[in-house]
Amino acid sequence: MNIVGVKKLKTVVDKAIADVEITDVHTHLYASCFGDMLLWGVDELLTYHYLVAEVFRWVDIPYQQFWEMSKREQADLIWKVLFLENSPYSEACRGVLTVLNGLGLDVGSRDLSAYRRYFSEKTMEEYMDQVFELSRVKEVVMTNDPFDDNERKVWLESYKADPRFIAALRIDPLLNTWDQVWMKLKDWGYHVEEDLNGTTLEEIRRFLREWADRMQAVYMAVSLPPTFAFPENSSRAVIIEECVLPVCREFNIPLAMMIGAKKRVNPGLELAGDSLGKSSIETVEYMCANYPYNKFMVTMLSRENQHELSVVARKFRNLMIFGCWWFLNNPSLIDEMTRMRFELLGVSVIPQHSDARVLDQLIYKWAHSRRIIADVLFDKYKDLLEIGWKLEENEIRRDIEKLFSQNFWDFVKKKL
Ligand code: HDL
Ligand code: ZN
Repeated sequence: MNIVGVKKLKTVVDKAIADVEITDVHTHLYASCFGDMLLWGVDELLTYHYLVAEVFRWVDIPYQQFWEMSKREQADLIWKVLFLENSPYSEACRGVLTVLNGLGLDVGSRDLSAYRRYFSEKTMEEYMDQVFELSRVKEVVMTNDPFDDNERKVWLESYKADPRFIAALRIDPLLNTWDQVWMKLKDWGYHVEEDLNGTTLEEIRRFLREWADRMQAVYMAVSLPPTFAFPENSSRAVIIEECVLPVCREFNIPLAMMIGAKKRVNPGLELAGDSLGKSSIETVEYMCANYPYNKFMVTMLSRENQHELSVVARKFRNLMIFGCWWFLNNPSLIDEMTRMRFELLGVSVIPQHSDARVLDQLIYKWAHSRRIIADVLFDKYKDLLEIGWKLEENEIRRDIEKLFSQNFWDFVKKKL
């Protein structure tokens, strides 16, 4: 028995967290066959939409003027304003520096040209291997949208599997803008009308089956507004009930609902212009209770939804909550949410995903989260040791493997 005493506990937990190979259950990364859809390098890091929102706190140029700049010019402006004229301690700015430091670059030099030279000497493929190695991420789940013309072309003509990149079928356009996309399905050969009649519903199910199969999708996903309601007299609710949930059951895959994103509150900021709102936990309760043979992965965007979501997860074994999503992916909130979840759910949760849009971000998003989750876990284990519980090192490693990978795969495979 390799019993861990309080003195050794921190070392054992930190080492186990450092060693665990992560399944990143939600990202916007792409395997190399998707070409330029995969973003990487220092200029992409600097123009990540989180930093775009922050730079506009300081600059008064028209939004359009910024969007007409080259990527390099945008990065130059962001570097000047957010890193040189102001200290870069926001999480998005700090993340850029964590990546550069992780790559062995001298962050103290503030030499953006040197950083650019470093990346200019890399190919995407070799850099991809380096990032997966440095971040100790085993595999990432992509966000795969068949309504994206560039992405659809790759799936239909040139897709090349890479085991590090797993597919998830993203269906926002189908659920949130049916009135605008039904004609696309019709163009693609599905016998649909705007009216959700029997034939249309069967053809939407065929569309979902064909893409879930083509992608070997491990779940279907959708981002939903704070106003999301179910049941509801809407095309979204009809398609969820008649098409999405039945096909998810057929494929035995979860539906991942990401609830609370308020789109384009400031359209001038484009992707950086989204905000959030508190959503209805009753909707999550209703779906878990009334569809016991469906599996739901849920993450909610509002801090105010987190406690009730953790409680609802205690009620339904077909619900797996995941990640500190988007505006919650900050140290203070990751700490608060992780403590709440570990206290209410024990090991049965997926504490984090990266949501990385730029490959390099795997380095910082996971370095930052590993630190915080390790500190919370240490506290929880210490509480146990202080009341006489005996902990073995392999039990600590078992728990951590579940939190960072196995809980996800067990839930995806779970038969209800
Ligand atoms: O809908 C989503 O998957 C969100 O994560 C959005 O992509 C958002 O823009 C984002 O990148 N958040 O981190
Ligand atoms: Zn996302």
